This record gives sequence, C-alpha cells and structure tokens, in this order.
Amino acid sequence: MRSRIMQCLGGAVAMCMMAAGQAWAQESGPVDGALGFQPPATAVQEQVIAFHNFVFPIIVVVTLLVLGLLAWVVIAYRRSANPVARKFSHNSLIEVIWTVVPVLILVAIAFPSFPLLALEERVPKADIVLKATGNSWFWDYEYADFGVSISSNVLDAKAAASARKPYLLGVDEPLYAPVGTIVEVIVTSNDVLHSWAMPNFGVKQDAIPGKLNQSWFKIEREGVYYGQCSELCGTRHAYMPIEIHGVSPARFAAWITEKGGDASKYKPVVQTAALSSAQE
Ligand SMILES: [Cu+2]
Repeated sequence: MRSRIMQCLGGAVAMCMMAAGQAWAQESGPVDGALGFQPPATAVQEQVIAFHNFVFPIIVVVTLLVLGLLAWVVIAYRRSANPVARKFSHNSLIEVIWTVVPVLILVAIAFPSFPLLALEERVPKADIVLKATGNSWFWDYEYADFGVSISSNVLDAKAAASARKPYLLGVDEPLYAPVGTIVEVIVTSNDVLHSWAMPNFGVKQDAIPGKLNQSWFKIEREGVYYGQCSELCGTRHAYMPIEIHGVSPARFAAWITEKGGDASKYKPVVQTAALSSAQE
C-alpha cells in the first residue's frame, strides 16, 4: 500500500485511486494514468529516482526564470512602450553572472550524476548471466549456464485479459529472475536496433545486431515487472514487451526445471539489501 501512496504523491491522487481497482495493478506494476516513476525494484532505479527528484526542481526554476525574462522583455520593451531603443552592447557584470551561474548549476548536477552513471555502467561480478536478444518483434532469453532458452511474445488483447495481464505488456512466456542476485544482461539483436528497457530496474540498453551490450540488475523484492522495447524498430515495435517475474531462488530453480534446464547448475545467491523505499 505504501508504494501506491508514494506513487500517488508523485502524481494525480484521483487517477491512482481509479487505477487501483484494476486487476493487474499490482504493487510492482505500472498503473493506468499514474504520474511519476513505477516503484523501484533495484537500488539503481532508486538512485535514478533520487537524481530525478534533485534535478527536476532545478529544471522548473530555470524554465520559469527564462520564461519570466522573456515575458518581461516582450512586455516592457515592446515598441509602443519603448519607441527609442538604447544601443549599448556590453555589460560586464551581467555577462559574468550569466556565464558563472549556469556553470555552477551544471557542476552541481554533474557531481551526483557521474557516480550514478558509473553504477549503471560498471557491471559488478555477476552471479548469473542472462542473454536477451531482440527480434522483429519479440524477445529471446537465454540462461546459457542452466540450459534455458525461451521466447517472449506479446499477448493479444483477449489473451491478456484472460491471463489478467496488462495488454501490450504481458507476454506468453515471462522471464524469471531470482531476487537478491546480480544478473548480468547481455543485450543484442538478431535483426534491427531494439532496446531492452525495464523501468523498475533502471535498465535501458540498446540491442544492436553484431554487438554485445552489457547491463545488470539486482532485484530487491519479489514482483512482476514490465518493460518494453525502447528503440523504434518497425511496425510492431509496440508489440514486443518484456515481462520479468522476480522470484525466490527456490522458485527460480523450479522454473529452470520447468523450462527443461539443469537446476543443479544454479547456485542460489541471496544478498538482499533493503531499498530505502522498500514495500511491506
Ligand atoms: Cu524492438
């Protein structure tokens, strides 16, 4: 419940209330009409949200200041109010101010942004490795170490409704991943450019044919998480969603077996670190 309240705080309370009745509006998932971010499932996404909350007020203030200056110039110095324009072209003080202040703002933004970028980009020592391959228009997944490979295809509207999954996000064959485990994701493509994007995880990685891109996630709490291809890739770009079930290691081992893999090769690692915005 707390997650829903947090989400509502970031956006429109009434809309959240309306959306709360939806069958698939789970704690972890997206909510129709909501504003702001989905609840974070990884420490990376938690920091992405914190960074957003830091930068957003700066953007608002700068935008309002520029808008105000423009309005002032347009109104106060319009032709009828100011028929004879002054002809000076330099003012050292104001030039120093409009150079130094933006530099200071950019430095203030850069300081927290670089460690976050490094956290996202530097893949820690992985516990398990997942390969995600984009195809026109579905995703292939492979846990090569356990001999599991699946294809995820979008559910049509009727199938999604009967599976109680969000249409255009739910898939026929969801991917499972254990919580508390560092999962390295190798992202590539079989055909055109795609992008493997999971909003709850803070992951968005281009899928490029002939190239192996890396990303990683460590899911901190169990749940069903949805993502989408985020690179305009063709006519069915909107129909290649991602559905990941963050599950306990025991459930993950069972899933490996269900998919015909060798669960004995899977060594459960659980290193949970509570998220500061943790759900009950
Ligand atoms: Cu795509």
